[in-house]
Amino acid sequence: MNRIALITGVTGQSGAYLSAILLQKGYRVVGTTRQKATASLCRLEELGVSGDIELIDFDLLDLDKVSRTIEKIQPQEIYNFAAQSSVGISFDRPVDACEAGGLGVVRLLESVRRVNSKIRFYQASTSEMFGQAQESPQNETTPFLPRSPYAIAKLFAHLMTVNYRESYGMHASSGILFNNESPLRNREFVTRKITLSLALVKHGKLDTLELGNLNASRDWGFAGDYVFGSWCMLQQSKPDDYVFATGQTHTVRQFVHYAASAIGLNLQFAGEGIAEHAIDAKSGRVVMRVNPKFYRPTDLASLIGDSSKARRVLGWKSKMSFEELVVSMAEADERRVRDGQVRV
Ligand code: F7E
Repeated sequence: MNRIALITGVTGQSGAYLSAILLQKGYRVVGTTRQKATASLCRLEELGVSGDIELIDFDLLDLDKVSRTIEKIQPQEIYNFAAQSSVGISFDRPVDACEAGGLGVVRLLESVRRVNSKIRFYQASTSEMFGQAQESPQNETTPFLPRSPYAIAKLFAHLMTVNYRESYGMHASSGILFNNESPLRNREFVTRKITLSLALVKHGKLDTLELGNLNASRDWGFAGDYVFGSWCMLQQSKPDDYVFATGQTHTVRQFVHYAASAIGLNLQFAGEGIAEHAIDAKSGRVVMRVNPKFYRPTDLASLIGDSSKARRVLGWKSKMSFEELVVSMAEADERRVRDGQVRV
């Protein structure tokens, strides 16, 4: 009989890539979304799997409904990607961030305990929990110092996952994922904002790309590589927590530079602080500038992960390089803009 996986937040980037992997492995994949009727399936469609998964409505705010759904589906594995995942937006909507990203996870864990504590559970934790990290690179033993409502909610969920594992012997594990990106990334995140905006600028559909903190430095990897790691975690006989990262960090400014080059724009950076901007060498036009509106109340200067435990125990590695990742995103967006098909 096919194994059954329940993926919450299946219409997002991670949900789509994991669905493709699990379907290929012969799983029956049941994906949840908050409102099936209005959910955008564009990511699942881009990967050609929208017709192969079963989509159901699911609300992490209601414990009884969560329990009833798990009882009905009877999955062997649950992957929890549902969350309000933008750090920036969590400052404006902290209660939403805590509801879905924090309490929602307790409802899932508690439902698993009540319905069938043998179900294997994966929680999508985040490098944001390290916050203003006191050591570099960060690994599974690095202390947590979160600095946003999003990160605080995720830390609560992470500790709850550990607590259910320790208290009830459940197979509950957390993947501590550093920034994971792809051509299917949501536009509110800086990488996708950059690749889409530069493509629009190049094709005369946008004047200028406006960004906040260009000095922020992140460990950016490919989302498809990371969700494969999530699957590997649930195949282990023992549940545990693992960091997934590339071990390299780049600034937002560097990302802009690489993304521009990938579509044939040669940018020259000038100015400092809020006066910093980038000029397209060919046209002499300002195509990127800083807008303080995109600064966060608190931001993290730099994050870089050490995934040696995942490499050692799971045999996992981040396969796509930073340069390949940027090029794949920049080219996908240029193609979409050129074809007038910017759906994702
Ligand atoms: O910001 C800076 C911003 O929103 C990255 C999520 O997947 O990864 C992601 O969280 C950096 C920050 O991602 C803009 O201030 C500059 O320093 O792409 P981001 P994030 O906050 O790192 C972690 C691991 C998660 O778990 C999250 O769910 O870029 N930045 N200018 C900007 N960021 C945005 N969004 N927009 C700008 O205009």
